[in-house]
Amino acid sequence: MNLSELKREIQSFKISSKEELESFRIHFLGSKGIIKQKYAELKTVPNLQKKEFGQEINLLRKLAEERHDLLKPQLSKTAFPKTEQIDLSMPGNPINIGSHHPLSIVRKEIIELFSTIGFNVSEGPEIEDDWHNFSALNFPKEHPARDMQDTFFINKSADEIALRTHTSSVQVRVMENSSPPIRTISPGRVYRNEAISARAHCFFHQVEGLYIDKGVSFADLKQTLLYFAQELFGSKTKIRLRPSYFPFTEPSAEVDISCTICSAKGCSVCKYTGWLEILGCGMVDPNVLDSCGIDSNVFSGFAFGMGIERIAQLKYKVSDLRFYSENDIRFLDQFKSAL
Ligand code: 2U9
Repeated sequence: MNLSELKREIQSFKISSKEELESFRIHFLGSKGIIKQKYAELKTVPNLQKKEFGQEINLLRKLAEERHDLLKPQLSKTAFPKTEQIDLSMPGNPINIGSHHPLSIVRKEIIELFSTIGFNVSEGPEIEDDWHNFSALNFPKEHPARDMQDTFFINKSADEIALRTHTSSVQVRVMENSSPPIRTISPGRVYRNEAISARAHCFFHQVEGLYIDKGVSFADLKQTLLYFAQELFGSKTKIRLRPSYFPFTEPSAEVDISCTICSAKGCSVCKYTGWLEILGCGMVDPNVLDSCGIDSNVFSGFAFGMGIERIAQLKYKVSDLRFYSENDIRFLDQFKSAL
């Protein structure tokens, strides 16, 4: 290496530890260092150039000493003890980003597939009055149908205000405040006074749907539900409707899908029937339309309701309803890549 290369090396030398500073000193200024070697080379230089070469080595030594003195104080400011040095090329610590709750995943999917066919989302209060939760929905006072929905009343002495037992109350509000055509779904939490077990809970989540316009028929309902089932459970899914009863719909039906677990061959989940019950539905009772200010002579509509827990249970094979609300990380972690 010639003198000007050495000069550049000294000027650009950087250190990050005491050890590196010491090796700089030994390399350039030590008793067997480069500068001592250059002084030894002086003997071999022709007489005429000796003076100039000697001056250049002196300058190089001065430069190395100054660089050493400059680097030394920096060490206390910037250098870390060896154990704390940061290696920026190492991968960072993994961040636990959490996961979406299975009920949120299913609710989002349902909202998206209904919005594709023109349904908007409506929400309303969880504390409801008797009118919106019962009377407007064709539950007469003292009628035994009210017992179907074990209600949590807010005030024991007045049975007017309660936790909503279904999100139909939201749709009553939509009907009161707008006019047909109405295409809406209302997802939300509902409450029923039931003992908590693997198969029942005192709260759960519903999505209810409502379509009101001129000339809406049961065929429209059936086709909408077939679309829903095939979007959510796959294009080979079949549906079947069985007659049922709800105070707010007439006629009413319960809807089954072909078992997604065994492809309708028969298994323990579908109790060897090949069918799984997923929702209830029907044509909105004309009394309900009239109660909410919509002329039942002009308009008709269909409605349906489902439990999100039930849908998620079938999609993800959840064996116990309590898993949804216990926040056990071993359960929740399984949905990390589900969205
Ligand atoms: C209005 C009029 C009618 C909503 C409907 C059902 C049938 C139904 C259950 C499914 C399982 C509740 O979560 S669940 O326990 N629901 O079977 N729901 S028709 O009917 C309406 C809604 C709003 C104004």
